[in-house]
Amino acid sequence: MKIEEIKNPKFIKKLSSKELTTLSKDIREFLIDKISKTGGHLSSNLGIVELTIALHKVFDTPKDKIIFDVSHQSYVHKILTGRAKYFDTLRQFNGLSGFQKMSESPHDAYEAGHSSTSLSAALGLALGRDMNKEKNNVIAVIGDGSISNGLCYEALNQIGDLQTKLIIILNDNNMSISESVGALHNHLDKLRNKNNYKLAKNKTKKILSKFPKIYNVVRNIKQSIKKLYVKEGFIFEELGIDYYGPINGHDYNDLITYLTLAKKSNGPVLIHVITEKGKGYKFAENDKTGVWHGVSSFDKVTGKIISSNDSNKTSWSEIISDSIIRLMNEDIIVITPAMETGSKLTKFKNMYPKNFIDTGIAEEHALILANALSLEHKIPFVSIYSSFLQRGYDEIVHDIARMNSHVIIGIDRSGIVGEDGETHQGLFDITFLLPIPNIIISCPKDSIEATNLLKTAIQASSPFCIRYSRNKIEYKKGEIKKIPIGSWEQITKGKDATLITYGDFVNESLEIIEKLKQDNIEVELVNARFIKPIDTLYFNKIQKKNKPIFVYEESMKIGSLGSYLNTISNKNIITYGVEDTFVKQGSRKEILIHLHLDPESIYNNIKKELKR
Ligand SMILES: Cc1ncc(C[n+]2csc(CCOP(=O)(O)OP(=O)(O)O)c2C)c(N)n1
Repeated sequence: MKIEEIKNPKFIKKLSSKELTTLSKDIREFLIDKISKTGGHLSSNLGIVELTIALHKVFDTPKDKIIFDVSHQSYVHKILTGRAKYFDTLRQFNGLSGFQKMSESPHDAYEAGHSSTSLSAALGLALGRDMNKEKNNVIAVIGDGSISNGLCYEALNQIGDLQTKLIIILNDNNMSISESVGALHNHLDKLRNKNNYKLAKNKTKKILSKFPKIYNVVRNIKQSIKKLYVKEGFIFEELGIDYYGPINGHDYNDLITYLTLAKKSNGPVLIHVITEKGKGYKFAENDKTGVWHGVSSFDKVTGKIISSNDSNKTSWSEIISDSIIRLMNEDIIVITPAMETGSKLTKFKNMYPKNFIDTGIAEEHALILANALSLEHKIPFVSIYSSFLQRGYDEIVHDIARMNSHVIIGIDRSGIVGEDGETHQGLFDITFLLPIPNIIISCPKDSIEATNLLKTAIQASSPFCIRYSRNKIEYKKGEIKKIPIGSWEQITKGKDATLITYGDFVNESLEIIEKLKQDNIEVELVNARFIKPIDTLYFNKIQKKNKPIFVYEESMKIGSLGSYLNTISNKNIITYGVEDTFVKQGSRKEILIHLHLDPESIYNNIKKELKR
């Protein structure tokens, strides 16, 4: 069938098993074809094709509400709810979102991007339904990686207690982005092992055959099935949530039988569904490192990932992790909350396995773990994406900063992140970190400064953040030396005005300075490599010039360096930063132009201000 012509999921109700299988095949081909051009979350979506189709066969959206955790795996749902025709614009500026979006479709019951929110959201929607005396189903689909996050235990704790009717589908593909970690993962592993799985399947079939009118005797069946293969002490059952499984997530009979059973339940139910990440595309099926989890465009025949034309450049993540290797000592402990691949830490892990900790998706835990390690005289380096650091705010304030611990936080993906859009933009970290006492916030302009800041951080004694973006830059290596904490650097001299900036904007501002020079305007460019503490001596000198001061930042304007400088200065400092809005998806370049934060716009604005 023509996938682009699907308008809504109603047609699925009438499909036979054979037709469902054909539909899965067509959808997989469609996904591989489209994602090979746009990039996107390939593996998770290939793995969830049958499960999503079965969900739409058994349930009726939008009346029934399906919440996909993270929602990076909601592409099949998007296709079935009439959005296949927009897939050429996936994750692009003004295009189809890579996550569930309520503004895109009434079939999207919730929104996410960050993990492990689906169970709390499902409980909220289910309680609201009951208060409104409605009858719809609420279904949360969550992966084995995401269910390891602490937020889920807060939700499960209440779901099991309240006994509210809702369905949790545990989509277990034995992988997070890279391989799943942790004791819960080990526990699921036991349940997942083949013998147990086959045994369960055969016994279930036997029981179901004894109960032909299954829907009238659901409760009995449930009890009988449960007794057969649920291990005593299994966590979900102990919490009061009916557990079914594991079942084959690529088998329509199993899926439809159990989803129908769950639909009839009056309390909380969890169905443990085993799927294969990347199913149907051999390169993704064999992936153990996570490169096919979120992939850029690729050649679908050879599986070769198409590298951008900046292949002579290196990502900030790689520069930072390589710098750690260069500066390594036995006390340094690198901690990642499930982002080994994205943060380019695999080489470090292989070289220093004893100094590497993957906590799973557990940002809050990772930060307190780091804090306590520092009390044991270790030097923890927590590598964390800016937007996920939002999860760890209290841990930074209450633990790390208040105890003034020597914890280094590598804030990866700060600034505009591009195609992941609103939920992933790294635009809030400066605003939320600046008011915290004791904390040092730095942002290197290039690779040499990055290594030097890391050396400074390793030898410091306070919480030390190093902020870097998702961009790629030239990786230059130089002599490694400490940088005085709180020192700024003059990049160009200029008598007419001062432009203060940091990070990638330092080099990008050179273009602005050059253009202004051609207009006979000489602007001093300052690299504020420390956003906190600031270089008070240098800043006083700048103020004494009595010339306009501009601050240019890839950060929210409220609470930015510029807004802070304004509070301590009697000069009118003009800040160019992100206005009070959530920033959508698109390439960094498109977004900067859209926000009037590209070098051309800044040049025009400064010129206008100076000509007043
Ligand atoms: C709070 C948070 N931390 C990290 C991530 C990055 N992330 C996106 S998907 C993912 C793995 C999810 O694994 P799982 O739930 O098993 O789903 P799968 O992709 O395997 O289907 C991670 C770590 C995130 N989205 N949110």
